Amino acid sequence: FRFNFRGFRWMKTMIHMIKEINERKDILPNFTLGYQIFDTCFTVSKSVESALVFLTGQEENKPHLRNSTGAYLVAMIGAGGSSLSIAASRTLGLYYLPQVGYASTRSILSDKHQFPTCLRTIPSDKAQSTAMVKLIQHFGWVWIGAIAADDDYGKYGVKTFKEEMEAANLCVAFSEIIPKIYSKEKMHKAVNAIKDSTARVVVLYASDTDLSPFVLEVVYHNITDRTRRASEAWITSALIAKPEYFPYFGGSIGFARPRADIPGLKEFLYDVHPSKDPNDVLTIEFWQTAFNCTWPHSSVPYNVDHRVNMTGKEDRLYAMSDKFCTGEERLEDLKNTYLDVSQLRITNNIKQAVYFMAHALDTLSKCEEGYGPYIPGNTCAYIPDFEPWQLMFYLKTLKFTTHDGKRMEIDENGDVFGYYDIINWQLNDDGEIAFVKVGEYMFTNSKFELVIEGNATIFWNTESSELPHSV
Ligand code: TCR
Repeated sequence: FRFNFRGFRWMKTMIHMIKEINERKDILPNFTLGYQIFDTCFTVSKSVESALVFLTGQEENKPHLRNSTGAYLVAMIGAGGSSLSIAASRTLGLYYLPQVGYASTRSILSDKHQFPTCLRTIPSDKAQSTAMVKLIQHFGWVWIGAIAADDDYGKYGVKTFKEEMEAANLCVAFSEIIPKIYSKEKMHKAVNAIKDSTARVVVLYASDTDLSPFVLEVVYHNITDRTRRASEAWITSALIAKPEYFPYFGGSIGFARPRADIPGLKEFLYDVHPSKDPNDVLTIEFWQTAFNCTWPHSSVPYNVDHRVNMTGKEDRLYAMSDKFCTGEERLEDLKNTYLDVSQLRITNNIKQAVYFMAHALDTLSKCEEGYGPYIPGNTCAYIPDFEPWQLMFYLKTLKFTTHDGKRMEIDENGDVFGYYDIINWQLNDDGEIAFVKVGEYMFTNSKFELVIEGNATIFWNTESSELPHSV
């Protein structure tokens, strides 16, 4: 924006002090300190670039874009959560390398100044926060508590939620954070907020992994008679949806990506075995953990459970099981979320992310010289040696139809319009948790629509089993 004289003074001071120390005979007498100074221009991307130039020792930091086998690197899919995607994106964006997210929902990723190459197959949280408030209005609730995971998703999710609540003249009774690293004190603060508040409805903005220790705490403190309003990230998670949690979390209501069937995926998932590739450490770890055994001749630790128990001590088991795996263990006997293809939601986003890339590359490869998109000369790009921005060009305008007949299309911010199922937790006849669809939420950039199905029976986790009042 303009020259920063104060910053310039700070920089000069560093140089002056380094010089002073170099002249002193009592500190580091036989060594000379040097320095290299970068202008970050007060921007994250320049700062990341400087760090890379510094680390690689190169004047200009150029990405290699080839992996160890010589294959050309064109794009990245992921990461999962927003905090992780954002971290990766700060570097990828520097080189204009495309990145397609499938679970990163933080609204800031729509900002194309900061994240020029981020696209996603999941809608931004902005849409969900608006929808949450609509849902709250629909049921006539006024006082709502909010709990967030200690990451970008939780904190910014709750921030937009609060803003939307205020705009609708509704009240946030409390807003607390679930710690990432177990702290009894912080955990109790969050639990007590729920206990002490008259708000019967609580919004939980967290990924299932982060929510899980909190769930144990709620069970431990025996907090029932509250309705949870879920963020999309845990409402259909097998980690949380356990029958033993039903007394506490039954009746939860939340948003979920539409469920999809992915032909052939089930067979592919079953086709997993450690003997297929001895270097595939994740498969070995999967097998060992699933069957509680040690794969012979492997050094992969088994059952690394990072979950924290009530005492606040970490249950981290790095031990090897004394039972060896035979390789004859049967996947069919497992009751494991890995093999459950009845709730493919984020999984389907992943499929779409991969297809996004493939369709863009396909269109790029079919370019006819003289009719190409790049000016001047209407030139084309050619696989394998094109620049990342050339692929980005295609991705930005891509539209395609998915295997189940849905239109995939992104807007100028890299976002998809969308659709959510509204899900209510009920108990089915087998004593398992059923995710019952009770409504839908649809939106584009100009309008949105929330529909609660008129004849849907919603299960409420209240003493009277009736719609809770949270006023
Ligand atoms: N956005 C979260 C991460 C996340 C997630 C999930 C993780 C979402 N949905 C489902 C596990 C399962 C939504 C984020 O950090 O942006």
